[in-house]
Amino acid sequence: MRLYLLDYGAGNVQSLANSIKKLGYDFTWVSSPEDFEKATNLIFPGVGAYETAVGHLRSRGLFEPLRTYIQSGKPYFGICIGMQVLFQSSAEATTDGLGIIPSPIEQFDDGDKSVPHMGWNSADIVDPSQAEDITNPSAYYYFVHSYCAKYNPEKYPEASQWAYATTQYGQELFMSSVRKGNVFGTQFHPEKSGAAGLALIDSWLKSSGTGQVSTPSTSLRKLQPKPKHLLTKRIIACMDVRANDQGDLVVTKGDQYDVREKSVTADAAGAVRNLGKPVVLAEKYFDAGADELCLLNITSFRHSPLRDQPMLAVVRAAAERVFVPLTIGGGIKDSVDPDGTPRPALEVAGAYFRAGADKVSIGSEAVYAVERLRQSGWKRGDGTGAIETIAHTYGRQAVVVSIDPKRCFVDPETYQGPYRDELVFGKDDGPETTRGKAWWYQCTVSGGREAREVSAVELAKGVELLGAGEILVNCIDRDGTGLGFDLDLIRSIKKAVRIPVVASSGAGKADHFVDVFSQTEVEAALAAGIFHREEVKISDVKQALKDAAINVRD
Ligand code: 1PR
Repeated sequence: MRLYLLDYGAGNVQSLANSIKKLGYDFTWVSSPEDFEKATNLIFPGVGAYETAVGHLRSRGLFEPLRTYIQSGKPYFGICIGMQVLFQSSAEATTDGLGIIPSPIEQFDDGDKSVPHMGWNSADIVDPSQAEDITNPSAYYYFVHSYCAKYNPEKYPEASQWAYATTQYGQELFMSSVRKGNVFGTQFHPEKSGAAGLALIDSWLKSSGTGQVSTPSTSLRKLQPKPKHLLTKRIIACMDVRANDQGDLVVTKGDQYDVREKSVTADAAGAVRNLGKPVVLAEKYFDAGADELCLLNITSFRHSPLRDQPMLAVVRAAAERVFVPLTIGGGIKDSVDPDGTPRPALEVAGAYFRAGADKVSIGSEAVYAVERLRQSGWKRGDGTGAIETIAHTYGRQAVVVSIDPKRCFVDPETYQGPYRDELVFGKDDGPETTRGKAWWYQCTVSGGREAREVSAVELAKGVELLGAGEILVNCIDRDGTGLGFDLDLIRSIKKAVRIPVVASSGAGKADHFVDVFSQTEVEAALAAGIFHREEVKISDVKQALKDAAINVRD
């Protein structure tokens, strides 16, 4: 087999390369149109924005050779954009697709759900007699996309013949996998879908390697959406990474963002808390069933991240061992190298994506961007900021904004500031420290060191407008306390936006995850300290959620 992978130069294609290496196959990157003739098998792991992907293929002269390759009948496997490009057109772009499947790629309706569709969902085989091969009907796969091929046999009878598996999101049914002859595609990312995803890639490589992939006899089925979709709630393990006093990158953990040891022995007091090595912990959490991992470089505001090779090396090494989504944060902003070379945020993010990150998380820079947006009268930005440029090139689903709010206490009788409508009042049966008090949630920058005149709700609305695809809601007051998530804060952010929200800070026991999922609409919840200190296992959290009838991935 001469297996080729097509990289159009944007997004995380490294993870697919890592999966294939892990499965023991060799491959070559497509570097010129002639490579399509040499290839016996081709995988196009399209990640990112459709317009960028197709534009790039056209400008490199690869678009027509790709069509010729697929029409020749040689095995093709398109992932995400690699599947979408088979269709006629996309609502995301002005450029047409290959037109092999005669229907358009359309946008999800965000009236009843968050968009992007992000997380683990099922892929139901349309014709159960086909179920023996590639996808596993009982597995969950990782999706991340705002556009999809709707499954609508009445409107698109010919295109619907291609449907191999469908998935339900909200009340919409879409083709999550297509297959005809030697053409196969998945909207989900098998390279990010843990063991089930690796098994799928292996199965395609084995069957396509022999040239035996058959045309399924997909009969058109009218499928009705079920009352509820199967998208699971995500459990995320977060590693705050920084150099310790010896210069080694370690996973640390703060109490309300203070990561230095307080007392213990005289030697240890003041030292950076060291809870383990980032790559070792990442692998451990992947094996333990984490649905996603987050690595935050918490002191990156101090230096130029592109020269910060140890963190890039950490991402590269983690991506070789971990086959679930990886979010990398810290220092995603415009910067200048010591020799004066400007490094736009887009370039910084690109380095992380090429190393194997799926999403980048933006903290301080997002606060400044919303301050600028407010100054301009809430007109969309000029397109040059970090959020906008990264979302345009890599897709909004690749941009997470990490908020670090803390309570700003005010006297509600006299408070005349702009956040009156957002004031939260301490409950009589709540913690003593907040009883009888009122506050709003104030954003901070530089890891909580500086408070800015922007509320967390205002920030969330602003970054959604600028193009962020997900919001990670930390809470300095709750970080490391084990008191549970700040449900008031999380609920207010979730109500303010249509994009997915991740709850963070304060988890102390498995039941806190049940609370956050049953009392708010968030899609995911993140914890650090309890996992690092092995006080609670990821499997304990999932069991508690299952017991509470909340859908999770095993
Ligand atoms: O501003 O774009 O360079 O990004 C810096 C990033 O680093 C931000 O995402 C910011 O949240 C993070 N960060 C900066 N300083 C700290 C610190 O702790 N001193 N960590 C920090 C943020 C909060 C969470 C933590 C949860 C869960 N840590 O990541 O993992 O609170 O903890 P828990 O479960 O133990 O309660 P930029």
